[in-house]
Amino acid sequence: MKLIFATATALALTAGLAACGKPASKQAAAPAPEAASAMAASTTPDPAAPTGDMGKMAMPAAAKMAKGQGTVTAVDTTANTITLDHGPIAEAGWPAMTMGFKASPALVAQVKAGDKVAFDLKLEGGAGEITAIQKQ
Ligand SMILES: [Cu+2]
Repeated sequence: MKLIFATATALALTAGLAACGKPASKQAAAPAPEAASAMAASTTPDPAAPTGDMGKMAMPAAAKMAKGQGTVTAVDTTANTITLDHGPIAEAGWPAMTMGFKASPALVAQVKAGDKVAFDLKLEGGAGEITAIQKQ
């Protein structure tokens, strides 16, 4: 009787341990690869996406540079504007037209009506400011 009882207890303990051990090791083994692959999936594209998007989006959001050519039709040294009959400016989506641009007093002083010029524009909020101008 003692032997049988001992064996039964040993079997029950073994079965109990096996029953506890199996689900425990299954649960531990199953989420581990999922968590590892989820981490791998989120860490692999995440650093690439923000850097790539932000690198492209930061520029247009702040200001865009454009180059153009045209003829000065008027210079206003009081308002600090240069009016240009300019060719199309692809960066701004503008056709050829005559329009006034803000410019620093130093740039306004460099040109006069009738000058053919090449110029750099800083485009911001639909408006353009001349940042550089050279007579052609
Ligand atoms: Cu224009």
